[in-house]
Parts: sequence; structure tokens; C-alpha cells
Amino acid sequence: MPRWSTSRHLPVVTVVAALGLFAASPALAGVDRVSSAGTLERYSPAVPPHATARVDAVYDSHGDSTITLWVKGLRPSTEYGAHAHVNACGPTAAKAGPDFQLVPNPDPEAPHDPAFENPVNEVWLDLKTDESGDGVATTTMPWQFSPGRGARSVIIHAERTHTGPDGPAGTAGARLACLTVAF
Ligand SMILES: [Cu+2]
Repeated sequence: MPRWSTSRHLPVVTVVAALGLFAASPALAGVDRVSSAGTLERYSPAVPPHATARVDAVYDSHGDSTITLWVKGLRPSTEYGAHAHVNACGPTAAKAGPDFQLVPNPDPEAPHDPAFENPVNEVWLDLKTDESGDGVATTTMPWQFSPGRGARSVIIHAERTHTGPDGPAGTAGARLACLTVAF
């Protein structure tokens, strides 16, 4: 069940929506948390079988979100990009849809605009694994997901996320693996 659908949170959603202040989460009522863990959905032989991931999202009373990704059993000493994507994992990598953006880029002609494809407007969890293939990344954003417009997965990509000069902003190469997370 989505965490904002609990009766405890509904009045907060209603009040915030009525005030029209900002896209706030019911987590403003207090610290709230979402966790997901399991075997990664694999889309590439570059991901070892049985590789796993865990994602914790903590929504605090200041309106911040702290998201942590742990991976186990990926390739050793390897850099990966990782982002929150809008859809849950599916049988193909494309099913996860695009990267989640707090403020969606309105210009389809400029899909890699660093003004929108950056680690404040998106959720970036790039990491480098250790010699055992394990790794962790954490990020804090000054915002929270709003009801009906969240992210539903974390995709692990083949490259570190590019920021512009080195490659199109927000891209990180092939989609290798996915974990569904009900952010
Ligand atoms: Cu991505």
C-alpha cells in the first residue's frame, strides 16, 4: 500500500494540497520510511546472477528525502550509475520509464538539459563496488515525492551518470538491472 494512503496521513495531504504551497509529501507529518530489497531484475549478462540490492528512503519532518542504495554481488571494483525511475521494473529495461524528475523537463527537443538532468532534480545513486562487488550510495534531496507522482524503481546503469561535457547530461549508459521500490 502506498505510504500516503494511510488514514493517518490523509489530513496532511488534504491541508497541503488546499494551501497549494508545494508538492509536499505526507511525510511532513514526521519521519517516514520506505524500504525495498531483493534480487535484481537483470537485463544484461554483465550483471552476475543473484546480485541483490536494497533501497531505503527516509522522509523527514523538514521535507527532505534521504535515499540509500546498497548493492551486493555486482562486478568487483566497478563504477555504476543508478537513478530512481518513474515505473516499476518490468521484463524489459524500458518498462521502468524515464528518470524521475521533480520538475519535468518541458522541452522534448532538449532531453539532456543539465537544468533538469541533475542530482537535485533527479535521484542519482551512482556508486563504485568494492573488491567483493558490494557498494553503497546515498543522496539527500530538499524535497519529497507527492501523492500520485512518485518513482517506482531504481535502475542500475553501466556508466557513471554524465553531467554534460563528458556526455549527455543525465545519461549513464545501458540499463543493466532494476529493483522495484514504492517510493
Ligand atoms: Cu536512469
